[in-house]
Amino acid sequence: MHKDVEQVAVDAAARVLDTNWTGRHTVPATGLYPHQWSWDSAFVAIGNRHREPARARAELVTLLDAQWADGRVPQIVYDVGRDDDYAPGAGFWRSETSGLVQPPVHAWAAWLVHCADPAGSAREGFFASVYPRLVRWHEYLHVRRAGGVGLPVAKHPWETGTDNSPLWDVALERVPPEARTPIRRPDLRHAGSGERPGGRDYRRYYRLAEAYRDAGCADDLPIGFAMVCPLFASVLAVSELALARMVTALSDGGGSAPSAAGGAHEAAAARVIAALDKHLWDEELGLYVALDDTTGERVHRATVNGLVPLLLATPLAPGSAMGPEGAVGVGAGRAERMLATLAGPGFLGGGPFLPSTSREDPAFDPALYWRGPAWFNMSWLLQRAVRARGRDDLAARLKGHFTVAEPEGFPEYVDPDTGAGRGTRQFSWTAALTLDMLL
Ligand code: 9WN
Repeated sequence: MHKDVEQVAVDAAARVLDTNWTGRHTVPATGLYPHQWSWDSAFVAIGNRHREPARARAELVTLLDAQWADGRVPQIVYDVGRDDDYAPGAGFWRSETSGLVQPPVHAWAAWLVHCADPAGSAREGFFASVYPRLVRWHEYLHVRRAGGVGLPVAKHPWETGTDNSPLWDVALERVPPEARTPIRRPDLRHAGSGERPGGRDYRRYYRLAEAYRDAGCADDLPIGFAMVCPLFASVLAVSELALARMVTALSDGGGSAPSAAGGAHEAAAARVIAALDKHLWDEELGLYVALDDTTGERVHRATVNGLVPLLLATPLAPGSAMGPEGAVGVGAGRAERMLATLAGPGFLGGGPFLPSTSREDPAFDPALYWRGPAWFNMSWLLQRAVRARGRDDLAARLKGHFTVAEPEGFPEYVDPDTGAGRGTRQFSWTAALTLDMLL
């Protein structure tokens, strides 16, 4: 991108984040998503750390203030006055937060936010505030959400962050498409119906959410959906490594994190990676896949979720200062296969943008949400992964995706063939990750 064009994009992205900032957190988008979402806030903090580090820290602290007593960090923290704009709302959950969770990107985000402004972070006691809460969050996932193969399960498609990915199709088929709650779709006022999950999906989403809510959001009762996701597991491993780095930083600063804790976080990351490697690899597709914890079956579908373990592949490029990802990892052979899959016809080899679902998958649809469109958080994750592997060619391709962000109005996702904006606009993580790419 030309320098002047970059500056225009940076200024516009900053304006999106300023508009979407409520004073304590950033909404993903005014209109469609008027509350605080869990992993959105992590991505927003990653972008804001370059320009508003105090706000980036506040974003994460606000989210962690809503942590449940059992350690879970909720998917949505409702701004109750705006309840009518999004469904299901706080009234559905009978709580100020949703009972579900989202992928655990938070410790990684906290580490990156700290690195951007260590002095401000130390002055505010940022790690001392967030570290114990992040530890309890991960404990919740490792213990209360442990599935049969030792990896945490998602109990609802919303928990995966990739709601209607084909990875969940078979498991979702088993859920009756009937809910007691009347289903409202305010989302369709803000995005085209061909770009959002359909009515049948929604009835199942509500059915599962009702079952979980009615079980008191307890995790010992099966509710009919339990999926292990390679994206979720990978970011958990990266986040464990981030916690290990925090322990070192806290002890260097005379903090009180127990010194053995760093090793425990590294061991937790290694366990996650070993389980991922043992149970989720799909040799034919050349990437990782989901596993249905109810049946023990792997889901033979190629999606971008299955390439995110590239973050954990070895070896790192010499001199790489990437943050915690890559410190331990999946085997080099698998990294090479994933790189080939990423460059192949299903993904970057088949068109200009990184699709959420492989172009070769029968469900591929360039307009439909997580079934084809390109999402900026996925390009960001993979860009970091391939940069750490020294694949500057692929990194440049992925960075190139961000050139359409500003001209398309910071869309939620784009058509993977044309780059045309889809979903809502002025979407916070698109703006934030554009900033992270450019600053
Ligand atoms: C349900 C907020 C969220 C993202 C998810 C994305 C979408 C919600 C929805 O929006 O999900 O959580 O209503 O579709 O799939 O990743 O966190 O931006």
